[in-house]
Amino acid sequence: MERKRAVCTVCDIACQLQVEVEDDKVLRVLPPENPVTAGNYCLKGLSAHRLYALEERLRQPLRRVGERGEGRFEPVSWDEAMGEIAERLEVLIEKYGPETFAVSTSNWNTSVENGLGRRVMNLLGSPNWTSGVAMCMGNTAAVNKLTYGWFPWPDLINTDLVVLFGHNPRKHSWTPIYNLVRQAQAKGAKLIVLDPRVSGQAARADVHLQLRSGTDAAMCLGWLNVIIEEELYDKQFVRDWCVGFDDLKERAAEYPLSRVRELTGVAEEEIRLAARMYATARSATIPWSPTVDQQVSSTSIIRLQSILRAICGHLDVPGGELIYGFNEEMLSETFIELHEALSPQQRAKQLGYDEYPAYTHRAGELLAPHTKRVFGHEYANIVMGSYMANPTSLFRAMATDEPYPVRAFFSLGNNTLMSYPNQQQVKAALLRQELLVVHELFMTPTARLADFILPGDTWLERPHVHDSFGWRSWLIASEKAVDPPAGCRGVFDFWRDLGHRMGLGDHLPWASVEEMLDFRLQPLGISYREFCATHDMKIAAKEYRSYRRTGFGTPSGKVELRSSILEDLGFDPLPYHRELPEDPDHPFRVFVGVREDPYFQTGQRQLPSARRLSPLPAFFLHPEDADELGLAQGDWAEVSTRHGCIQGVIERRGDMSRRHVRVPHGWWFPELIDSDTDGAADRHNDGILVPDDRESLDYEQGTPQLKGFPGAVRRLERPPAHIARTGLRSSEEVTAQ
Ligand SMILES: Nc1nc2c(c(=O)[nH]1)N[C@H]1C(S)=C(S)[C@@H](COP(=O)(O)OP(=O)(O)OC[C@H]3O[C@@H](n4cnc5c(=O)[nH]c(N)nc54)[C@H](O)[C@@H]3O)O[C@H]1N2
Ligand SMILES: Nc1nc2c(c(=O)[nH]1)N[C@H]1C(S)=C(S)[C@@H](COP(=O)(O)OP(=O)(O)OC[C@H]3O[C@@H](n4cnc5c(=O)[nH]c(N)nc54)[C@H](O)[C@@H]3O)O[C@H]1N2
Ligand code: SF4
Ligand SMILES: [Mo]
Repeated sequence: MERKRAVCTVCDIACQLQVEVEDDKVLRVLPPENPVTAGNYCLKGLSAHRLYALEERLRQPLRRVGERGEGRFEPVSWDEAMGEIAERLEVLIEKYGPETFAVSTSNWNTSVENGLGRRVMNLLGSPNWTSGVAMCMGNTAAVNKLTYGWFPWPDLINTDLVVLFGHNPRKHSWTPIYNLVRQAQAKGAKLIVLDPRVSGQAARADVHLQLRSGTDAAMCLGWLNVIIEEELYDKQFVRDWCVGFDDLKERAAEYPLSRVRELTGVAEEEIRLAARMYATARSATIPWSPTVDQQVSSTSIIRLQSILRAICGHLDVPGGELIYGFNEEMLSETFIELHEALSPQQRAKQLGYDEYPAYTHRAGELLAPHTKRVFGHEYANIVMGSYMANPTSLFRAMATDEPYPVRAFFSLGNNTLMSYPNQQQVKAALLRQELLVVHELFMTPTARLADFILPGDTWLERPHVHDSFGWRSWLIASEKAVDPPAGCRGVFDFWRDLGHRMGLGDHLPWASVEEMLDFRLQPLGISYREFCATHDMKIAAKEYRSYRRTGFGTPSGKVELRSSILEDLGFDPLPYHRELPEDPDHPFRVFVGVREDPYFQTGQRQLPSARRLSPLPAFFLHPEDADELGLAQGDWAEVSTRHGCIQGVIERRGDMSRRHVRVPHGWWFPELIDSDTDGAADRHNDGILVPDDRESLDYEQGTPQLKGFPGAVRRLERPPAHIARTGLRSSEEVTAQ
């Protein structure tokens, strides 16, 4: 029996767990050995080996034989599959141009493929790469760059104040952040939580701003108003290092607290108290959260967070938010990705480039010389979130040929059908492909639509060094614990093989992930094996206030409170609040979120122990709202918007705000994959509810509103018929999260 250390990629927070191995089999996954990180594990990580050992796991490549979506496949060898994929891709590129080829990947994928996918796409000439990071952290990283050139990391270990925008890390959800917040509180840090619900974090907060879902931008503008009016900002920093303060002041004045109270539903005194606490704290952090990535005011909220950090003096100081720049010890994926290989003409064809440019190549081009001046390279892809195609523009092109045909689509470790707004359009887009390839562990609703399904490896089966998404200078060692099953191959091997078959061999000199890691670790002067033998983690020293030496990576070299890049792109250069108009037919504010402990996003529903813990999709309602609608605990109900409707069971919860409904993300039933369309994802997943027309998206990035959209709730007389086929007995099996 042997113990290895591997970085868990079940979710995207990278705990380094211990893995007990015997005879090339994983016996157990255990919490970390390192006392500093000992509490960083959750039930998904510890049960991962059981998920991967299930019979349902894909273990050989499959090729479609029936009609698309019919679900009939035949086994095929890797060589035959890859040969045919490369050949068909080449024909499509010849016919429509390289931009006809698009890719969507997952979030955990960050760094496990080492940037090879984007390299191959750039060399082929396609700009149409996107990912779930378009509404989870990647976009935040890209939008942060507009204000001060990089995406700063919250120094939670040393901070005096933490502000959580609806972020609710728990013992089994983003555990390392949960632990860091608790440790900070134990050392005396204060906690402010903005959340329409009394979440676990809100219950522990010093100040809980129970705002209406979808009004974070208004709240931040209220804070700014107080901070500027009461002159609580760092005057010297604003004078020396910021541009656009007077314009910002004018904008903030448009949001007096009486207006902010009306928009957010929070009392003026509470808003004032929180703003004062933030501005006067010795140090403060606003850790990232997806709540701000998923609103029509997303760009403004992210900018407002950036602005608050800067003018209150919390940028690049101990206990504040740290600008790391590239890690000097391991080559960033950016250097592998070769964005410079893509011609300006092809860059300009990126879907979303004109419509929603904030994280596309278009904003990247405006930042490039300044990124180079400060960080030494024109491209800086942090959390994979820069230089991306916009998903809505992409799926529209795939479904309609507008503005041009996109007919070859690869989904790599991403349940694409369920992971974007307007699931109806994503389905139409996938059905219309001439070549659809899915790299997966399981038969998902997306995989079922594919021409080829390729079985992947897992984090227990591949070598890896986690480089903190290129965000901060921390490296974490991850050893391969066991070999993948004979028919399974990693995403790195997929790209390498495809690239070679497409004539790019000269640009792909690394024969294995390990060779690639050796290459990326060259600055450190040791190989991957030496790294694992000598390090658990490696944390590079941090220089504070490095902008004093380099300036900021923006056109002005300063913090741009008024964004010259947004202005050049034709948008309001100052932050503002926008929300979806009220709709009397849909009187509730619906939000997606509150992740379920046993699942990561759309995954894990194959694992019986996970399903026992959380058997059915649940809608949370305040008991008084439930009473008004005649809804008892466990009743089946339908939530509808003007775009679609989904079904779930009612969970009456006193922690909800009145007139709000929570709907879960990611529900489908693997056991129904053959009998029901999309494994019933079309009747349970949130993407069915969420429109993506222009007014329903953030203007600058094109990000959807998952927080606070208008919806209606009604009781269903009985469980939907397909639920009987899941073997669940329904209502009484619902458990609280
Ligand atoms: N077990 C488990 N853990 C996970 C995941 C998982 O799937 N399962 N997913 C991981 C991933 S990828 C992510 S992105 C994170 C997300 O996890 P969190 O950051 O915790 O985000 P959410 O679950 O989306 O919602 C959290 C809170 O936002 C509140 N909220 C709703 N609307 C608003 C609003 O408009 N403004 C504000 N300020 N708050 C609002 C909700 O009431 C809820 O309490 O969780 C990670 N952790
Ligand atoms: N409608 C809607 N869309 C959303 C969200 C939402 O709330 N609503 N949330 C957004 C957020 S916060 C995030 S983080 C993203 C998440 O989007 P994704 O990162 O795509 O997350 P999953 O839904 O877990 O899909 C991952 C798929 O990869 C497979 N998989 C897991 N590990 C491996 C592996 O090692 N190799 C391979 N080949 N496959 C693997 C799993 O079986 C699963 O089917 O979705 C975003 N999209
Ligand atoms: S929080 Fe859980 S799922 Fe996420 S990396 Fe850590 S152990 Fe894995
Ligand atoms: Mo996420």
